[in-house]
Amino acid sequence: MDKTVAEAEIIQLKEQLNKWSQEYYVDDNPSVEDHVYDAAYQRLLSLEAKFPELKTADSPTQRVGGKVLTGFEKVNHEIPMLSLGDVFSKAELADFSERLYQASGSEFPYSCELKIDGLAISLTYENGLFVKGSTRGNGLIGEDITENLKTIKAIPMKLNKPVTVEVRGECYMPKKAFVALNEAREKKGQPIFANPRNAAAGSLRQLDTSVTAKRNLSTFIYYLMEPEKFGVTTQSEALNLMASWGLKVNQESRVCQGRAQIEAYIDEYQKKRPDLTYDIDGIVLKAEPFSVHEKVGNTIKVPKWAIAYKFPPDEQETIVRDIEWTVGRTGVVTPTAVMDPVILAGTTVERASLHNPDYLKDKDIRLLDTVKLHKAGDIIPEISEVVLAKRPEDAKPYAIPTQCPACQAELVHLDDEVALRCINPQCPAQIKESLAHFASRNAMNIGGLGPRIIDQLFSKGFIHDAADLYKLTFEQLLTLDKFKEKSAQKLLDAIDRSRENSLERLLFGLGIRHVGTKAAQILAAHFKDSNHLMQARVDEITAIDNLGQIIADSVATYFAQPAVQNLMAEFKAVGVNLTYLGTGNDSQVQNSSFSNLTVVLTGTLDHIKRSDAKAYLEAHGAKVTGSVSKKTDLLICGHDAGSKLAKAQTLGTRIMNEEEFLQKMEEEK
Ligand code: 1X8
Repeated sequence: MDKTVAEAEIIQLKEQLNKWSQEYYVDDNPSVEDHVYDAAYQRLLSLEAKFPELKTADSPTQRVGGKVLTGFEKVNHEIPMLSLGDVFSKAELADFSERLYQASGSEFPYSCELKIDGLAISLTYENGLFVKGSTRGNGLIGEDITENLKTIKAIPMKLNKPVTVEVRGECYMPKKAFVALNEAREKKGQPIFANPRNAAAGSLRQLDTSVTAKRNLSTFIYYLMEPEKFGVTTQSEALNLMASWGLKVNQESRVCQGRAQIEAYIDEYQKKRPDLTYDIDGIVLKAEPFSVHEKVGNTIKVPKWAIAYKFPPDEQETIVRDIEWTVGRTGVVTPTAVMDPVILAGTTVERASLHNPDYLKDKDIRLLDTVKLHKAGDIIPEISEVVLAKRPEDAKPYAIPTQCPACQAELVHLDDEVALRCINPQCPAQIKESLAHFASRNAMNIGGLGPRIIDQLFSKGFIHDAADLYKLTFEQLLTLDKFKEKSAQKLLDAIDRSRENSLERLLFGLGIRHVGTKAAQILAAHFKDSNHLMQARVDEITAIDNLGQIIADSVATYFAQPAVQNLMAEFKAVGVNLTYLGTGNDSQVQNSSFSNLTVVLTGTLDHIKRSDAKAYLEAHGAKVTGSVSKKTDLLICGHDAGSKLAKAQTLGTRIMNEEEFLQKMEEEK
């Protein structure tokens, strides 16, 4: 084929495809079926393959990404990208508009728009061609994500008018794409995104742009910079003008005058919210005439002529069917509400931690109560309150157990702890949890010895303590559920191998309070064998670098117990190594999904001590730091998290809740 003929066809195909693409991705109104589009697309691909010099930036074939970036350049926002002030009630909103009315000196209408739960972006077009796109960053300096944005089909590479302009808007992940992405990730064992905003943020900041391309992101554009250049004087005119250029502008906006109209708009969209194909978290109100913007101006952070009305958080009512109490390794007994399943922010929720008896009492949660359930920080299922009007007449205050659900021993509150504890050292639940910990990856690393097997070994009376593991016989293992010769031998071998572990693994596995992998490593390296360690005085331990009073007291108290001394003698008798083998980083687990990550822990963790979580992460090659920054790869988030969570969300940092973290630990065992 002749090049000039090819060029003519390429130009025609690009125009046709871009028009269809605009109809599909921007206007939500396709005029041809997918296969028609696909055929033309394939034709364009083959022509461009024959004449690579005819490939241009505005070709739809250039949207598949594939560029692998080495980082993101900084971009200065000459006009700062401001955030919005927010209000949480109609009364506060009325105060805002009253103040604005006073400041501007006249009545004026508002442009009411949906507040998209996504990520602010800025797009620059020169003579109608898309040249640069960036994130908000801190408002003054963002990151250049041009290549990522080029993969988003709702962003035209070429506008219908050759204008030079900067526009701003929101990049978001549609609800459907979010659910599909998380389903796929779950199947692959990858961590899921907590919400569409995090998913959008994570997808945009991909160095491999072909990943961004597959994430089905979209945009809504809602700000026109320097509108005076284009002769528009109101926000609604600006929205219409941008739409006429081919930009995707949300079609639900409405100019409203007066409190009644504005509140009706809010009510209408709060109702419509579940039916929208994208997540919104409120309504944005902007003074419609730009003259008001000029008159009142901005503060450093927010415009004075606009405000966000935030919806109350997504909440569902459900019924509490049961309150389960589980005993942890250290004897802490934790309640969990089990409820009829409901969908919250895209996931099915049926359990919520009640943390401790005080929490349960404060909320006065009773069996068969109807409760309001939401996701704290958009992530962690939490009961906000009981719906008293729906309480069954005969509901009695929930009786906090006084006896351990596992061993019936009296439960106690130690000192001024909120936690309820079982302090019976013979408690089967605690012993089983301790055995699981003993066998876990960072401790004795006995592969295949999970909670279900431990449970059976324990209830059959084969094991009472960790030393008994080393006395298990082949015949005993054959009596376990689904155990055949091969699996029995495999487990025996794994147990046998663990005899040779260096002392620090045993030390960590004993579950001595305050002794994580790091302290265990230091203690083992210092004392070299268990005899020296068991005889160590508190002051000898505190004299060691990096070990303090709390650990020293705990270690000395632990080994002073006759039962512990017996256990250590048992270990010796069954041939478990009790010396330090000097492998140094032996306890550093390789190939963990946490290795080389910079991780921040925040909020209250219910099932693992923060110090243990930290020790675990460090043993798995992660760096644990105190504050969230761009360098943070992962935020592990307990409940009642505050500013760190908020910061991570704005930065698009990967976030994992406690449950997910524990699950990952379990998987990596
Ligand atoms: C943020 C958002 C705005 C709009 C919609 N969604 C948002 N997340 C809008 O104006 N329609 S404005 C805005 C901001 O100024 N930070």
